[in-house]
Amino acid sequence: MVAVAAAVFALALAACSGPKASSPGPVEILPTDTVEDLVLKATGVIPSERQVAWQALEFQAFVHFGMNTFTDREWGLGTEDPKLFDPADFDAAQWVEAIRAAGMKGVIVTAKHHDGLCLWPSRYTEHSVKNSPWKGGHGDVVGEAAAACRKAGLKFGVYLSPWDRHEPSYGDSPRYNDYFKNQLRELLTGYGEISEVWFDGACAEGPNGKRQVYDWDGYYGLIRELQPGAVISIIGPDARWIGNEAGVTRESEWSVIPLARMDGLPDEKNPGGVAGLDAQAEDLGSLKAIEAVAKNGGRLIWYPGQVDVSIRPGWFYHAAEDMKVKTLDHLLEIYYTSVGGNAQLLLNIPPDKRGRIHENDARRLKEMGDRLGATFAVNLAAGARAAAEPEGREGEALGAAMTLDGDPATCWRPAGGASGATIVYDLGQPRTFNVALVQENIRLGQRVGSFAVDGWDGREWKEVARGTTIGWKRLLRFPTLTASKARLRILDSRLEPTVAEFGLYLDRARTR
Ligand code: FUL
Repeated sequence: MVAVAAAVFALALAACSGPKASSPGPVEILPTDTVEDLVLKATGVIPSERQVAWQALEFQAFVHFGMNTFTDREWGLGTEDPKLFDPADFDAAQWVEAIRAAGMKGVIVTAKHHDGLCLWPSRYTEHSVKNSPWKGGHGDVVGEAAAACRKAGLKFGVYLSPWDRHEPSYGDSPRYNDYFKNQLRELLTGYGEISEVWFDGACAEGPNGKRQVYDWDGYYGLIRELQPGAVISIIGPDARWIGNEAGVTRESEWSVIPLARMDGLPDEKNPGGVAGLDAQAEDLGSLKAIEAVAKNGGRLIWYPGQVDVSIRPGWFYHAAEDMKVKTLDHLLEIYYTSVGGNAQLLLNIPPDKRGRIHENDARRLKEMGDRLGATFAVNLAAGARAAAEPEGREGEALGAAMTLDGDPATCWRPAGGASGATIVYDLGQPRTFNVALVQENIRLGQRVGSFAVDGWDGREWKEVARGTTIGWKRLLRFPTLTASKARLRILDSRLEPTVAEFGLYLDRARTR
């Protein structure tokens, strides 16, 4: 497996080779660095292979299920009786079917939320499904969900809340850290491949509450040892919180992020942020932001954004919200700006008291999947004649056609280190479209800062859309247009840009 991944990576670099691609970081940035130094350092920061695989998933499901489902709360107190957990018609296969219908590629389940109830029969606590009436105490939500995902070809990850309102050792730091690591070990060894571990920063103990000093290094070490492919998110080094729970991304989402601290440890005072990062800051990765951090010394890491948002107002199921499932238009807006804005979308679907995804949510997921599937079924630029200016690098024989090969691991790059470029796509005949797709080859970093897409109206070029960053993927929507040629202009880039993929699509439900 590792050998295959390494071979694929080597091939990708060969097909699109360039100045030494360096590492996911950290790369130290210093007060003595010039702007040119900082640009060079920023372009040298690339994702780990586990981050590339994670980014390619694009769209995953978050599943909040647990004690709160039965008490109609968002945050449990930790004093609830496990006997309250009793789904009447639990069906993980039904979850997976609904989730797949939307086109999602993975699932992250709340194995334990803040109330401490474990949805798997942990041997380290009595506060788990084993003391619930469900399946006579022999049920295992994590096990059934993992098996259903595996069967359907979906990735499977776990949310494990560090804050635990039930566990008596919480606040007695070394003891709780042992408890937490024991639980992690159970989850990481008992359920096959775990693709992601999601650590939440929330804690509302207040000034007189318990104080737990978490052993983050120990947690991360265990995950790397037992599941080296697993991405550690949010309070973790691999994926950052986008900064809100409303499904909103920044206009420019950079994955190369400057951090104000060198020690790499999570910032206890800043839940949701990690290692000297304010995840909610308006500007995280511009050159200005990098310069500001460099002034006092810091580091650059590859730290892509994840958008966690619920399909309903709450994270957990509440019957009162059955009519408040987000509209298709709202979900599409979130999709286009997150997946299409260099972030991963983690859309929460909370199963109800039966243990099933409610009909209203399932219907909306299917509508979403159908609409996206129809839109992206055909790339209207595929087969176009592509001509670039300036010329592409020598040895990259396919030239600009590499942007149409459907493979985001290959790319076109201008010769001579130019930081701007134009690619004209001759479509051969008039085509009607209203969505454009552009991807960089993130294995070579993230470079593009602004670009535009034009259409040829028979006499002249008309700009139809403009974007800032690209990264893994940028999707732009614009009024429906019929044109026989389209043009991509890279206007600004940190050193030479890479263009991995270009696409034009028609969302028919929006042809006006
Ligand atoms: C927050 C939690 O407090 C919410 O309950 C939910 O789990 C959300 C994803 O993260 O920090």
